[in-house]
Amino acid sequence: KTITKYGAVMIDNSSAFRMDADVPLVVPEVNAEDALERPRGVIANPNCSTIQMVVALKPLYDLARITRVVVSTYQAASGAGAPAMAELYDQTREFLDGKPEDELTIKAFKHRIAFNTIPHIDVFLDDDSTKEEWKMVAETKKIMGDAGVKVAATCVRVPVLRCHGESVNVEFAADVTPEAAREALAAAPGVTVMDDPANNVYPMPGLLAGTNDTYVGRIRRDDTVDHGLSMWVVADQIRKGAALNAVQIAQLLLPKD
Ligand code: L14
Repeated sequence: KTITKYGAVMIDNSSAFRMDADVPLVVPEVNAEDALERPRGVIANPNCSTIQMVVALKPLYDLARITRVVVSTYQAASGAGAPAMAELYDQTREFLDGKPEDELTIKAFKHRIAFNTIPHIDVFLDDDSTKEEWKMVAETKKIMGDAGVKVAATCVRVPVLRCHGESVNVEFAADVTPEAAREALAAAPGVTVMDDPANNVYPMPGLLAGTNDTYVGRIRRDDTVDHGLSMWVVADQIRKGAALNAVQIAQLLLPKD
């Protein structure tokens, strides 16, 4: 209230306002126009995992309507803050030093993250999904402007410092070839296609920290549905998943010269 009272626009990075009907939820590559209609002077910055997924989905949706998405995330420790990164380092050292399991320092996560993966991000909801998974479902529909896009999400913490990875299966209303998908993604703003299996080229979280783009690789047919593609999406969730996206929203509001 105090921020917006005298006309300033607040770009909020938390999950507090994201699903409010009178607050736009914006990823500039996807729905920049939504930033213009902001009755409360608030624009919400989406969830990190959702941002990188919709950046990759949008150019594909423009080829054919997307009916269903199945996503599994591989989320970096830094999503839970700097102390969580420190915990990954320290715990790895303790583990390698042979410290007993019950003496390891476990604070940032519910379980040991070193040499482990934890299928639990944010809190559990009544239907046994997690709030992080729910965010990916609800926010994707809102950002894409299509409540008909069905999303099934499983969010997993992995012992990576920065950059979320996402295995994404996309189902379309009409056929989209891997070649057409690659071409559309290569031409899309904020996307870098990294997809050359013959030369072992695909995006990897451990090697992309500090980058601004959303990287897409492993693009191939998903033959288990009529019109399906599988792909692997990586982005630095601190940059595109948070700070950079907020800066890009602010840039949308600047006068055009
Ligand atoms: O909704 O990786 O902005 O713990 C930020 C931290 C989502 C989870 C959000 C993480 C959260 C994320």
